[in-house]
Amino acid sequence: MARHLITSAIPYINGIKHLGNLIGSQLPADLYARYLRGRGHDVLFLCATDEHGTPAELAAAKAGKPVADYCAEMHAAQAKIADGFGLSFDHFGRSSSPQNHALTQSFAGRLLEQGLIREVTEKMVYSNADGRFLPDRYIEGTCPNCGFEDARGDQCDHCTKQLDPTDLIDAHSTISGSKDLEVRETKHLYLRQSELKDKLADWIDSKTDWPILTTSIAKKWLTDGDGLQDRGITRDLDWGVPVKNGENDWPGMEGKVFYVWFDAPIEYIACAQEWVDAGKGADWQSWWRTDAGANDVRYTQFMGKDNVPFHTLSFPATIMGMDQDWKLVDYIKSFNYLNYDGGQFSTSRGRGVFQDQALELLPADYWRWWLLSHAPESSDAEFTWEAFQTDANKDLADVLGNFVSRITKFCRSKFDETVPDGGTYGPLETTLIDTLSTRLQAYETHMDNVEVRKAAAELRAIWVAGNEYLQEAAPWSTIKEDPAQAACQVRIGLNLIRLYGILSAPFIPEAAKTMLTAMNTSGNWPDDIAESLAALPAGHAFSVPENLFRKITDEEREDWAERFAGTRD
Ligand code: B3M
Ligand code: ZN
Repeated sequence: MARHLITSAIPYINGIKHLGNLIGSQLPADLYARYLRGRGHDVLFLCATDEHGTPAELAAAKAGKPVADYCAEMHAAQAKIADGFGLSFDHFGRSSSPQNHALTQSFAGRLLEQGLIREVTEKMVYSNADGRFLPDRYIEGTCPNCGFEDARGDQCDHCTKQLDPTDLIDAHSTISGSKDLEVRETKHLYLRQSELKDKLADWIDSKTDWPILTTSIAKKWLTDGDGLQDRGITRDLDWGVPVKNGENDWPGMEGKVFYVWFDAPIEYIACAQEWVDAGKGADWQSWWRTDAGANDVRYTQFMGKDNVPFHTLSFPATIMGMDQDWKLVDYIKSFNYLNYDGGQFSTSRGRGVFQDQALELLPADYWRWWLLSHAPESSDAEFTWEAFQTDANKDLADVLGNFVSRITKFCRSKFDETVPDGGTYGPLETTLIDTLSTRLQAYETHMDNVEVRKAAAELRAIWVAGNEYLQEAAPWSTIKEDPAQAACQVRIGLNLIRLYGILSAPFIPEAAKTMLTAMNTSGNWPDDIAESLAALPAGHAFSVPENLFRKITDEEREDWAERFAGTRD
């Protein structure tokens, strides 16, 4: 038994996410966690909401709520959706937790002690009406170059000229519209990650087994250099982790908070503390501290490609800079984007299916199966309603669902709801065992390597092998000549349902549970196919389950395609 720490990138708090966010990190992380648990490993699977930064403040303002209340509500909403999709987090934490506040502050204090933090004085635009400094993109005005009226503080989108906020004519705050702006000096902390460049480069070079998507992004940032410029880790905002040196005040940094990308990855660790404090675990140190046993832990992170630089460079720089036995990630699985029906999912334009809506349309397993079997691993993938309908109907209803209902109903009508006795294995059974043994091994290899699409294809092939066996064995014909042999075929069929329940659980946990409950069994991961096809002995009682998967109709498909084409209120 091995110990596996698994984290998914922590979703921003500002709103319900679309399906692209789900397949980009949380869902494949859940697949892997469920698989490893299924194989008997000790797994700690953590996720949280990413609650700081300007977007959280602005979303709360838009909702007309104090930001703390807004975050608490949205956290509960996201937790409910995660539950709906069967995401089996051991803890779903919050980056705004007291644990993360304390840990982030203690990290900053330690980095200062290590000589890795320097103070920089900058000039920034301050809005008197808003009572705050404005980040570049919250300042707009007329471009001095082309006269475009909605140029942003950092760039004109019309003529692409790079700008300083002070270049803009009639500059105003996008928050209040106020033009009462002035340039003020403000002090910020910078993490001297450039000091760690060689160490990081060696570390990335040693990760020869990582997905190319991950290492290519990391290397590009390393060689281009911009990934390892010293990085500002503080902001002039109200909402966030107050800048402190451990528990002490940080002179000159009053009223400032840490940058959201500084505290967010630290939440991976704080989340383990939250998990312990919630009474769900005994100790977090053995997962996160190499001086407390975490050397035995294999740590895998899941994320979309846009988050790769922060996880391959910035956060490792933080961990290395601490020089204190914190666990570094062992494997980073990253994903490309999922597009929607010929374009992009768009949160702002309400284009595409949002996670809450998806769960209202169909049970989670439909989405889990389709998204995982089309995971954007080697390139971007595209969700279309046609593909979704075709694949779900074929794989889930025709192949798996039909198999289960056919064999259970046939058994009930001919032998009763107990596993029948009799018969012997012939060539068909030997072939089935061989095929499944080979496929099981391939399935495990793909899962161990977190090759999501390949694993899905292998699982589908395992379902198909059962169907082909049933088709060829044809117990409904056999029973006329040789009832004992038909009993043997049916017995194998029922055992296949049990096997499918076990092997499919990481992908489609609800349907898997229905299969295992109907077969009146739980069942451990199979070591040996022949053995597992005899696991349910003659005389074992089962029940015919409800139809596992109904088909998606053409009317539904058309209706949904139209409904989710754009503009959610
Ligand atoms: N919240 C971005 C995202 O949700 C960001 C990830 C943080 S991981 C520490 O895609
Ligand atoms: Zn311009």
